[in-house]
Amino acid sequence: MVTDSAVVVRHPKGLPAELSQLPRTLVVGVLNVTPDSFSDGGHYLDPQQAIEHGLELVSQGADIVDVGGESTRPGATAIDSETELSRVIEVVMGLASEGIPVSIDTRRSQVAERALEAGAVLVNDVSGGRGDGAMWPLMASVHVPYVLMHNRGEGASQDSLANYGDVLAEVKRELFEQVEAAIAAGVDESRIVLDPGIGFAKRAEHNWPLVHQSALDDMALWGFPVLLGASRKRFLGVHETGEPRIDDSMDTRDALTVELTQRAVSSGLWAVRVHRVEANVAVVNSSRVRSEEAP
Ligand code: PMM
Repeated sequence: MVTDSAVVVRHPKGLPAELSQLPRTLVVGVLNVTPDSFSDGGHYLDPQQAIEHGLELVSQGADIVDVGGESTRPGATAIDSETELSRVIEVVMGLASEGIPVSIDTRRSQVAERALEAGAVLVNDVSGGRGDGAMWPLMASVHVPYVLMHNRGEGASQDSLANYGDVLAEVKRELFEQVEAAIAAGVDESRIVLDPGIGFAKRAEHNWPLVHQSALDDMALWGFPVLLGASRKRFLGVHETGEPRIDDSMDTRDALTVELTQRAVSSGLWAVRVHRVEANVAVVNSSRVRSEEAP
């Protein structure tokens, strides 16, 4: 399907030049170096295996590989920064030395800083700056894009925080409060990417409205590049009506993820974060859009 050529994808400032020139939605491949992530936990704990999987994601067309060392699944075991560092740094270094754009998925400034030294080009913070008071000062001092994701709490407390009236309006308001605080802490506005945080402090009934075409169209007008991370998430196992899907499987979730990528592309979102890269790349490549870098 060819989408509207009037759609403009907005890239954050500070992306490597080869990415900031791309006139389309980017595909971020997920590489969880964890024993307990929801869909790929335990597969890539060995650094060499993780590096190989990252290379495979790129050979399938991923523009960026997002390396994470801590599971964000509700109820996952909390780890310390030393453990997180020991999982991710070698992997970041291995991929970056191959010229691959790597993003570091972390709430911790110490991990972000070491990963940037190891060659990462983007920081992806699922806490939206709430996880570590030193994250924004760090981001203010470096020149890379920063993904600020909507979230309300940590781990097990998330489900109890999933109370919304108008979920899109509340997510936007809370994200913009964080953006204002981040900018006040010195973070360069033009390097910020926003993320509605699908599945974080949200139940299926909150996630589905956030991925409606009209909601994604709304996000595209927020004035920031937007990343969508819906891939394989729990809500995909539930129909919009709330009925569990009887055919719920990874294959079904991957197919639904591709449908959501199509919507993200149609709205002109900046990037999608996905596990199965190939089918999503096919969708973004079939789009006709223009791009611009943040001023
Ligand atoms: N989701 C997960 C981890 N990191 N980062 C961003 N920016 N957005 C997301 O939606 C997101 C993320 C959890 O998913 P996984 O366990 O499948 O990696």
